[in-house]
Amino acid sequence: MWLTLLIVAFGLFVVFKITLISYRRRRYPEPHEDWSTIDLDDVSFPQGFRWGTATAAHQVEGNQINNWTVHEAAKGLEPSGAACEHWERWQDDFQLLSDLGMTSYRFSIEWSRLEPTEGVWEDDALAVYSAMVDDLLARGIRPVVTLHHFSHPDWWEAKGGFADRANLPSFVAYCERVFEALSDRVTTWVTINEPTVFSTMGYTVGMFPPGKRSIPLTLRVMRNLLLAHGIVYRALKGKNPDVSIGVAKNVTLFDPKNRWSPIDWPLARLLEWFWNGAWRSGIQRGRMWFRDVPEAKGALDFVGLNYYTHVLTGLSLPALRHMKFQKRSQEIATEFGYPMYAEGLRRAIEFLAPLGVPIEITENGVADKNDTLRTEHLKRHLWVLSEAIAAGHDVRSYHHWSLMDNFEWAEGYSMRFGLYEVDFETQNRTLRGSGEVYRDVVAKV
Ligand code: GCO
Repeated sequence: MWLTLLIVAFGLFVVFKITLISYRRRRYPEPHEDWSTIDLDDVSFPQGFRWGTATAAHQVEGNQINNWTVHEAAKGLEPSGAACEHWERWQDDFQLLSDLGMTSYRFSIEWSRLEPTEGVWEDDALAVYSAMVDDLLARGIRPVVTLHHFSHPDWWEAKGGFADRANLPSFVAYCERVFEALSDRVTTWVTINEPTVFSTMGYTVGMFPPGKRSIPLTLRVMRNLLLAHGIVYRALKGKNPDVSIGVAKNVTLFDPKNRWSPIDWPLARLLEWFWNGAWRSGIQRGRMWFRDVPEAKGALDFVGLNYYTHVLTGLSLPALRHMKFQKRSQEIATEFGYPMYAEGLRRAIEFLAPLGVPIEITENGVADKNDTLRTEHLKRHLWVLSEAIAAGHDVRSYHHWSLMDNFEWAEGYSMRFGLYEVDFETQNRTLRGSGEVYRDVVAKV
């Protein structure tokens, strides 16, 4: 009797799992193009579409004193050091933007330059950013300002940073001070870059500052980042309702390594929610990880999309901690380890579409020191983007990551993402062949 019941129950369970997996295989397809049959030059973009590149203060300016420089020293990482000396060379670097024919440039403000000590403001540093904005506008380049791109003052880190919501007023005050100085000329703002990357790398994996490894703390930081964005969004819109404010969201896709596996599928769906779904839901519903965040509900004029790849999930997932990625047989691995998966850009756009706001591609690029993959990578992603726009998606811009080789966080200077190669001994910038391709595409479309 009991054995019969057990057998029937097990049979029903197996049928349920097979049915669920069949549903998921149809609901969450993983498309792969046959790129040999596609004309990558067959692209078109709407009138007024903006072409740009992106950088971040800590990665290019040089000689910072912030949470990252403390972390680099504490963990024995390659120091960011002088980086690209962009703080001194920005006018020459902006000429590179003009040489590429750019009409948009995304860069970040380094809070620790403006407020190196709590309550002590360095207006000279703010004046430099103001001069940057004037120079970009004079070149016909739209400045896109990111207020937080992973780095912040160490005095704020010492208080707990985003892990303690009592610290948010300091962050809001910094954002307001920058906004008051620049919003007469800067109309497009990103509050926070990649909240999920910041929280998981800093609080789950521990490779970013403050180097913690706690899931509860990660969830709290994720929620506080959403809250911080909502508060800043409402504070800045209250000062000037005519600006556009968004978040630069890293959408990494998670696919089961084995599409018939009863283990790989739940893992992929769980990570998809953790990495992407929870944030989108937070903006849509004003609630994240079991708590209300009403300030964040609908707090978005556009959404920035940072797209790089998809991650194949399975029992080998722990290898991710050492940046060991898997790929499909037909995929090409990038120098970072993860595969080139341009088809995922369309999926990422479709994931963000329910937010009902315009999309700006705020980052897309590839680590490719010898420039052997970047042209193919760029042209595939632009083809996918062109198809998405033709299908009706409201994408307003494309910012290639990055203008020039720069400090790649825990990977230091080993990963080279630049359209311009940087010789860090001489600080010479040399346009790579892929940079010429990007320039020519922008000029033609
Ligand atoms: C990130 C950041 C950039 C990176 C880029 C390449 O996604 O980590 O936004 O600062 O340098 O994405 O990894």
